[in-house]
Amino acid sequence: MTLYHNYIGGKWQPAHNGQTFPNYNPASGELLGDFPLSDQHDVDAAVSAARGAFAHWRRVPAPKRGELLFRVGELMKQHKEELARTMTREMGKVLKETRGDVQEGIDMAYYMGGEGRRLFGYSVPVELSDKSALAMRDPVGVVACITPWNFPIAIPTWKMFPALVAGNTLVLKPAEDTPLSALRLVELLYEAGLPEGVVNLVFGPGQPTGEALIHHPDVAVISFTGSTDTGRHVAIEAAHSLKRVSLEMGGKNAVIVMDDADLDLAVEGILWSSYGTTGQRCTACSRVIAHRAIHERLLEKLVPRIEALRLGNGLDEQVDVGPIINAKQLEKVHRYSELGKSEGATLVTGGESAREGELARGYFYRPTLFCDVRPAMRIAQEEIFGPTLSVIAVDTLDEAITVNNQTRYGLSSALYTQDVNRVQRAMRDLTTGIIYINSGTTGAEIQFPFGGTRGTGNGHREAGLAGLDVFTEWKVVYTDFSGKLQKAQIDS
Ligand code: UN1
Repeated sequence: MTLYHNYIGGKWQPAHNGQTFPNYNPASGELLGDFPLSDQHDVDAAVSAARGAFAHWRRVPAPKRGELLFRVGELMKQHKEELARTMTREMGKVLKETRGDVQEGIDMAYYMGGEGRRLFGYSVPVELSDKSALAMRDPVGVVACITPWNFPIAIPTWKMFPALVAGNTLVLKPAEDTPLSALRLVELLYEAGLPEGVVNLVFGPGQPTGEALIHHPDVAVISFTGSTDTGRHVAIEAAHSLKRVSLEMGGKNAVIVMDDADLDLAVEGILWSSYGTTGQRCTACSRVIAHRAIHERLLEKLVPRIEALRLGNGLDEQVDVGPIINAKQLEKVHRYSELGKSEGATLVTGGESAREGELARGYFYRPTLFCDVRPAMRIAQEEIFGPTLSVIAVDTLDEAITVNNQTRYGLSSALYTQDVNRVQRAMRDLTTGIIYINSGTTGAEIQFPFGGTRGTGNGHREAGLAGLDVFTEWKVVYTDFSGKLQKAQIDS
């Protein structure tokens, strides 16, 4: 059995208390390795290593920090297939999706590598003569990256790469369901030449590992992706020491299908964004808001396609839908199926675990569809994070937009229509952070801001230029070269 270690200050080391936790393949139950169950002691060591490395790293010229990220991108490209296979084994999603996950990390490496030669600040005219001013970005210090299991490589890169190019050092605590992918990523960062201590890796669950990180006085920024309940806890706890906190949390994303939509196209988008990643994306579609005029026709096309999806081990290229991540999530998904029935929705297909043959060894759940769903039902309001889709019928675009906007989340939404006026109205009135026209709710690209409104976030964005804001502090330098005291804002 392989026993893995934390990576702290350039050294692989077990948890101080000697404890470990197991990492299983959710498709087969195979044990993949044991990882350190880190506590306060290990977190202290990791933060202290990051703090020590900050003095040097912040002064490495940003273009050099960027070049390092380019090398990381090259290495990730070389190792793409191996990283994808490792990820499928521990997370379950199918290979074409884990390849996409790695690709998103490669894209981020190149994008943030380029930022090494930009990191734009600005200079504008000043009020007084013989004086200049410059606004520039400074790193903040030690960043804690707390990442989820559904994008085991992409999401760590969204946090780590902008933090690093801006000159911060960091501690990464990946989800306990997907530690191996994070470990491989950190190995590649060091293979690319990262100085020791700049990135530190500690494994363990929210309690005690994450908890020790969010309370550590030397952590300046916490970048967290996970559930809304945990994110709220992080924000409240971090407020005591005025840490900066960036949260990416849940979604209840909808595809709106109007009466003039290309229904075949809509079916493709709904299938991919609802059942891809077994519905375990924060951008996953979990509601279809269908115009009543095409509601029946849409279901006729959609249901056989859902029933034809092949479940199985994601390493098999023929498989469409992998397992749910763990037993607890499987139970949660099933509880929502029971709840949907008791709320009066009609279960059209799925609604149960899949246990035939090999599937019995993993956490498989049948792709599930409910219709006759009313917008206020809990299955239409709460994040399920599984392969469960609710269809809601509406009469107008206005009603569709209202239904779309009335959940506690606001990550992404999609509209299928051929009508340019409807597109413009939707762009104006949908209140999610991301909107797709004639495409499903997933597939955001890293050069744009990623995040959402309401309970999805706390006003920050990851990725794109906006992604740098979380990891930098504005610093303004005024230089007076008049040789006399000049007073701003004071009448002469
Ligand atoms: C997530 O589900 O947490 O837009 C991230 C998408 C992907 C990222 C999803 N590029 O679906």
